[in-house]
Amino acid sequence: MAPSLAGSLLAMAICALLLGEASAMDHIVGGSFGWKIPPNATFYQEWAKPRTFELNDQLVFLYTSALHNVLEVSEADFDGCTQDKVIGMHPVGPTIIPLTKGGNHYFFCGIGTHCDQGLKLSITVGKASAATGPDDDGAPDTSPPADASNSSSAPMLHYFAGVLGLILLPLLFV
Ligand SMILES: [Cu+2]
Repeated sequence: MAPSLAGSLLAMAICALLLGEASAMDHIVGGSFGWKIPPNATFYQEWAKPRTFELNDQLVFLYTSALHNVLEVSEADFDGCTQDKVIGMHPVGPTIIPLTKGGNHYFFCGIGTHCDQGLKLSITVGKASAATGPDDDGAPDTSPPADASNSSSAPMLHYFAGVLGLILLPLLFV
Protein backbone atom coordinates (compact mmCIF):
# COMPACT_ATOMS: atom_id res chain seq x y z
CA MET A 1 0.00 0.00 0.00
CA ALA A 2 1.14 3.49 -0.76
CA PRO A 3 0.78 4.98 2.73
CA SER A 4 2.85 2.27 4.41
CA LEU A 5 5.51 2.49 1.70
CA ALA A 6 5.70 6.21 2.25
CA GLY A 7 5.88 5.55 5.96
CA SER A 8 8.79 3.16 5.68
CA LEU A 9 10.60 5.47 3.29
CA LEU A 10 10.19 8.25 5.84
CA ALA A 11 11.49 5.98 8.59
CA MET A 12 14.51 5.11 6.45
CA ALA A 13 15.14 8.78 5.73
CA ILE A 14 14.98 9.58 9.46
CA CYS A 15 17.37 6.72 10.22
CA ALA A 16 19.81 7.96 7.59
CA LEU A 17 19.56 11.45 9.05
CA LEU A 18 20.22 10.19 12.58
CA LEU A 19 23.17 8.09 11.46
CA GLY A 20 24.57 11.03 9.56
CA GLU A 21 24.24 13.29 12.58
CA ALA A 22 26.01 10.80 14.79
CA SER A 23 29.29 11.39 12.96
CA ALA A 24 29.20 15.14 12.37
CA MET A 25 26.54 17.59 13.45
CA ASP A 26 25.27 20.73 11.80
CA HIS A 27 24.29 23.17 14.52
CA ILE A 28 21.73 25.72 13.39
CA VAL A 29 22.78 28.65 15.56
CA GLY A 30 19.78 29.87 17.54
CA GLY A 31 17.63 27.02 16.25
CA SER A 32 14.53 28.15 14.35
CA PHE A 33 15.12 31.70 15.60
CA GLY A 34 18.28 31.91 13.51
CA TRP A 35 20.94 34.63 13.69
CA LYS A 36 19.35 37.98 14.45
CA ILE A 37 18.93 40.38 17.37
CA PRO A 38 17.73 38.14 20.18
CA PRO A 39 14.96 38.87 22.72
CA ASN A 40 17.58 38.95 25.49
CA ALA A 41 21.35 39.28 25.76
CA THR A 42 21.95 35.72 26.94
CA PHE A 43 19.88 34.06 24.20
CA TYR A 44 22.80 32.50 22.27
CA GLN A 45 24.63 31.61 25.46
CA GLU A 46 21.57 29.65 26.56
CA TRP A 47 21.26 28.07 23.14
CA ALA A 48 24.87 26.83 23.27
CA LYS A 49 24.86 25.67 26.88
CA PRO A 50 23.22 22.21 26.55
CA ARG A 51 25.04 21.43 23.30
CA THR A 52 28.35 19.75 22.67
CA PHE A 53 30.43 20.86 19.72
CA GLU A 54 32.80 18.27 18.33
CA LEU A 55 35.55 18.54 15.76
CA ASN A 56 34.20 18.52 12.21
CA ASP A 57 30.76 19.65 13.32
CA GLN A 58 29.51 22.74 11.52
CA LEU A 59 27.92 25.95 12.72
CA VAL A 60 25.16 27.19 10.44
CA PHE A 61 24.25 30.87 10.78
CA LEU A 62 20.93 31.66 9.10
CA TYR A 63 20.45 35.37 8.40
CA THR A 64 19.69 37.90 5.70
CA SER A 65 22.81 39.30 4.05
CA ALA A 66 23.41 43.02 4.69
CA LEU A 67 21.16 42.95 7.76
CA HIS A 68 23.67 40.83 9.66
CA ASN A 69 27.02 39.14 9.23
CA VAL A 70 29.26 36.74 11.11
CA LEU A 71 32.66 37.76 12.43
CA GLU A 72 34.96 35.28 14.11
CA VAL A 73 36.94 37.23 16.69
CA SER A 74 39.35 36.96 19.60
CA GLU A 75 38.11 36.56 23.16
CA ALA A 76 38.98 40.18 23.97
CA ASP A 77 37.02 41.44 20.97
CA PHE A 78 34.13 39.17 21.92
CA ASP A 79 34.00 40.51 25.46
CA GLY A 80 34.10 44.13 24.38
CA CYS A 81 32.25 43.86 21.05
CA THR A 82 35.32 45.40 19.42
CA GLN A 83 36.87 44.48 16.07
CA ASP A 84 40.59 44.81 16.72
CA LYS A 85 41.51 41.25 15.77
CA VAL A 86 38.94 39.87 13.37
CA ILE A 87 39.84 36.28 12.52
CA GLY A 88 37.18 35.68 9.89
CA MET A 89 34.56 37.81 8.14
CA HIS A 90 31.45 36.27 6.60
CA PRO A 91 29.06 38.79 5.06
CA VAL A 92 26.78 36.52 3.02
CA GLY A 93 24.11 34.39 4.69
CA PRO A 94 23.77 31.60 5.33
CA THR A 95 27.26 31.19 6.73
CA ILE A 96 28.50 27.66 7.37
CA ILE A 97 31.58 27.36 9.55
CA PRO A 98 33.27 23.94 9.89
CA LEU A 99 34.75 23.45 13.34
CA THR A 100 38.21 22.24 12.40
CA LYS A 101 39.99 23.41 15.56
CA GLY A 102 39.35 22.54 19.18
CA GLY A 103 39.07 25.09 21.96
CA ASN A 104 37.08 28.27 22.26
CA HIS A 105 35.56 30.07 19.30
CA TYR A 106 33.97 33.51 19.37
CA PHE A 107 31.50 34.97 16.91
CA PHE A 108 29.35 38.06 16.70
CA CYS A 109 27.52 40.24 14.23
CA GLY A 110 29.66 43.21 13.28
CA ILE A 111 26.84 45.45 12.09
CA GLY A 112 25.68 48.41 14.20
CA THR A 113 25.32 47.62 17.88
CA HIS A 114 24.04 44.10 17.26
CA CYS A 115 26.84 42.55 19.28
CA ASP A 116 25.99 44.73 22.27
CA GLN A 117 22.40 43.63 21.88
CA GLY A 118 23.39 40.01 22.31
CA LEU A 119 24.01 38.83 18.75
CA LYS A 120 27.14 36.99 19.86
CA LEU A 121 28.07 33.37 20.37
CA SER A 122 30.96 31.66 22.13
CA ILE A 123 31.44 27.91 21.98
CA THR A 124 34.01 25.35 23.05
CA VAL A 125 34.85 22.65 20.54
CA GLY A 126 35.77 19.23 21.89
CA LYS A 127 34.08 19.60 25.24
CA ALA A 128 33.83 15.84 25.68
CA SER A 129 37.22 15.60 27.44
CA ALA A 130 36.26 18.33 29.89
CA ALA A 131 32.92 16.73 30.75
CA THR A 132 34.42 14.93 33.78
CA GLY A 133 35.13 18.16 35.65
CA PRO A 134 33.29 21.38 36.42
CA ASP A 135 34.59 23.36 33.46
CA ASP A 136 31.62 25.55 32.71
CA ASP A 137 33.14 28.79 33.91
CA GLY A 138 34.01 29.80 30.37
CA ALA A 139 37.73 29.87 31.12
CA PRO A 140 40.03 29.04 28.21
CA ASP A 141 40.47 25.29 28.08
CA THR A 142 44.16 24.88 27.41
CA SER A 143 44.71 21.59 29.24
CA PRO A 144 46.56 19.07 27.06
CA PRO A 145 44.86 15.74 26.18
CA ALA A 146 47.28 13.83 28.46
CA ASP A 147 45.98 15.78 31.44
CA ALA A 148 42.41 14.92 30.52
CA SER A 149 43.13 11.19 30.35
CA ASN A 150 44.81 11.33 33.76
CA SER A 151 41.86 12.99 35.41
CA SER A 152 39.42 10.54 33.84
CA SER A 153 41.32 7.42 34.90
CA ALA A 154 39.88 7.41 38.43
CA PRO A 155 36.21 7.50 37.32
CA MET A 156 37.02 4.83 34.71
CA LEU A 157 38.43 2.54 37.43
CA HIS A 158 35.27 3.01 39.44
CA TYR A 159 33.26 2.23 36.37
CA PHE A 160 35.14 -0.99 35.67
CA ALA A 161 34.98 -2.01 39.31
CA GLY A 162 31.22 -1.48 39.18
CA VAL A 163 30.82 -3.53 36.03
CA LEU A 164 33.02 -6.30 37.44
CA GLY A 165 30.90 -6.30 40.59
CA LEU A 166 27.72 -6.66 38.57
CA ILE A 167 29.21 -9.61 36.68
CA LEU A 168 30.55 -11.37 39.80
CA LEU A 169 27.53 -10.69 42.04
CA PRO A 170 25.26 -13.42 40.54
CA LEU A 171 28.10 -15.95 40.95
CA LEU A 172 27.87 -15.55 44.73
CA PHE A 173 24.35 -16.98 44.67
CA VAL A 174 25.04 -19.98 42.45
CU1 LIG B 1 23.45 41.95 12.93
